[in-house]
Amino acid sequence: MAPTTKTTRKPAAKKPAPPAATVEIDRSRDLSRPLEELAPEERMKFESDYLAGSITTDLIDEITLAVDENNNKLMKFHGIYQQDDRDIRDERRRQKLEPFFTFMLRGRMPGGVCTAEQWLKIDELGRTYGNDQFRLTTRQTFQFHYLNRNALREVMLGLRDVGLDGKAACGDVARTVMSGVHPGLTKLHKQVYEQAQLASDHVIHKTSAYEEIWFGEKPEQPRGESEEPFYGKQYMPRKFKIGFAVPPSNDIDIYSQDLGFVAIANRGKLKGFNVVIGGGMGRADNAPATYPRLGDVIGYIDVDQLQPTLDAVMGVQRDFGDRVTRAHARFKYTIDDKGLDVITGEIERRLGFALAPAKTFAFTSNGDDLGWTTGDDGLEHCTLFIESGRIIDRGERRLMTGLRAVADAGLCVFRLTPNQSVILSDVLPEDRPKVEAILAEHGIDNAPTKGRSALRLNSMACVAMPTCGLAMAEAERYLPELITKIEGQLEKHGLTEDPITIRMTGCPNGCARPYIAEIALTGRAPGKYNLYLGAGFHGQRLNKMVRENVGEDVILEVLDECLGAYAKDRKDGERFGDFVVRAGFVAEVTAGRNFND
Ligand code: SRM
Ligand code: SF4
Repeated sequence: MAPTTKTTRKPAAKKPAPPAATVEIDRSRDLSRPLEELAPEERMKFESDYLAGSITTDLIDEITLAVDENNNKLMKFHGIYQQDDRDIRDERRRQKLEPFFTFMLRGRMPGGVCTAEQWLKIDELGRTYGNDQFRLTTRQTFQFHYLNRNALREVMLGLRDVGLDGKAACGDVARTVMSGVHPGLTKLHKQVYEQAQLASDHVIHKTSAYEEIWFGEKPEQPRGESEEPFYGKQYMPRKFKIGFAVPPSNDIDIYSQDLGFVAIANRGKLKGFNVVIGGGMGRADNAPATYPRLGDVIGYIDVDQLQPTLDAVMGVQRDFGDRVTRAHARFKYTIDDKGLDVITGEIERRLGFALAPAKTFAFTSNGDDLGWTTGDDGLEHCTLFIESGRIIDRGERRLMTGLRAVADAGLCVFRLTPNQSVILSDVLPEDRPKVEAILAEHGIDNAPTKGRSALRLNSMACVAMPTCGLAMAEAERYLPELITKIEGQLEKHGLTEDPITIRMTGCPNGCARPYIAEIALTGRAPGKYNLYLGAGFHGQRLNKMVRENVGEDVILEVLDECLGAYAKDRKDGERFGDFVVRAGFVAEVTAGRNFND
């Protein structure tokens, strides 16, 4: 029988506890079941010696470049995915060779804050082991692709030198904690970021297996019950995502997080958070029971109630999440199965107090505020536009070299944005010309809004081909080209300056959060996509599929018609997503989370 784990939490009684959830919670698929009734991954975690598995010995197997299936799954908890180069997969198969296995390593970077020293190390590791590049992700962190198995330890050691690691970047745990990066609100930011950092430290898994595998540090005693006081041996049922938004920016897409916190401040001082639960993007084309879901705002907490709230919410999902069917194991399904009221009641029961009513807040966008901004602390911040987050030198635009030069000069802190871009932040006003000169010297435009359509500046694409094993179509390598074609239409209709969000993914999993973009494309097959329209501009309403499994011709034809009508018939200030719904291009749109309306 798999043991249940206990949650450690501080007593935080502010108000009397509400009555315990009156509805008995169905436990038929949760942690309390015997292992043999659960998904095979549950046994794998349970028997892994707190995520150690046999990774250490597997890494030195000379017969193959790969690792075995269980270790492959366990390595995700350490930030590593085994992949193979999809561009040459067929050719290698024809030549009867094993796939060309390489590894992706994702670092953990709460709130995307990266010192110049850390940036330099990431850059060095990317050049030495990662094919002269690295990638910024939609959750404000970085990834190396194309790593050779033998390089993994070197990369881990390199990251450790600058206080970074790959813990919890992947796997059935709380992932990299996001934190909004609005550069104009620097002081409030700092306070929210501090809380995000505390949350990240609090929810991180504690196992010593990471240090043992990657640094050869044997634990003094065999790992036992005290190794993971919160997670226990079976960790979470699936990944769990946490983010902090700082209104008016919804850059982190709060409604897509399993657990989100909306900062509530008074005259620039952080007071507390509205709590949002149950967001998630993933769906599968062949599984109608999977769907994207927007999070629900369930109440307000003061800042000092953050930690117990993390324990209570995550504890509910840990204990009641589906451990039988992994495709149904995200928190959004637990909430929909058991009911929002029941789950909220259970959270409050664990907290020992009722959540206060949510406070009013207003979001205006989920994009980045590009270009130079002066913060409320007088420091300068430059948000660069990095198409699809790829840090690489290409032709005249020597992005990787240029950003290395900025880091080398020690002129700024780097902040990775939830839209895969980077902010050169905390620049002293007198240093701004130096930063501008370095950027110009390397062909990097520090006025990113010039010469690019507002659609491009509000675009995002996931990695997809050639590294992602789940990709069915291109995304990062194709979206820029498709946007160039749409830009022709925008110009024709006089919409070049109008911000419209567009996101593309190579499959329906939703890594670029496509279901909350005004225009979205999710891959079905090479060159074929599902086309979605009609989400809210700041991520408050899901879009709807309007064409299934179509190619570029149809996509451009539909967009041309919608954009033309938008240019002609929109109301003052009306967003494209709202227009296509009103004008009937999209039917049956679900209600949004217009909390601010
Ligand atoms: Fe993701 C799986 C890349 C953000 C939903 N995601 C993957 C894998 C690891 C493929 C795999 O399992 O083999 C992709 C690796 C590709 C590669 O070659 O690097 C991958 N996901 C990414 C990144 C790098 C996309 C990007 O272009 O930036 C993002 C890394 C974020 C990070 O730093 O942690 C990334 N993934 C997301 C997001 C967006 C978010 O979290 O804000 C989502 C939707 C939100 C959500 O989780 O609901 C997302 N990824 C998924 C899913 C679907 C999960 C589900 O509930 O069904 C999968 C597939 C899975 O887990 O089985 C997946
Ligand atoms: Fe891969 Fe699909 Fe995620 Fe894109 S959305 S990175 S194709 S899993």
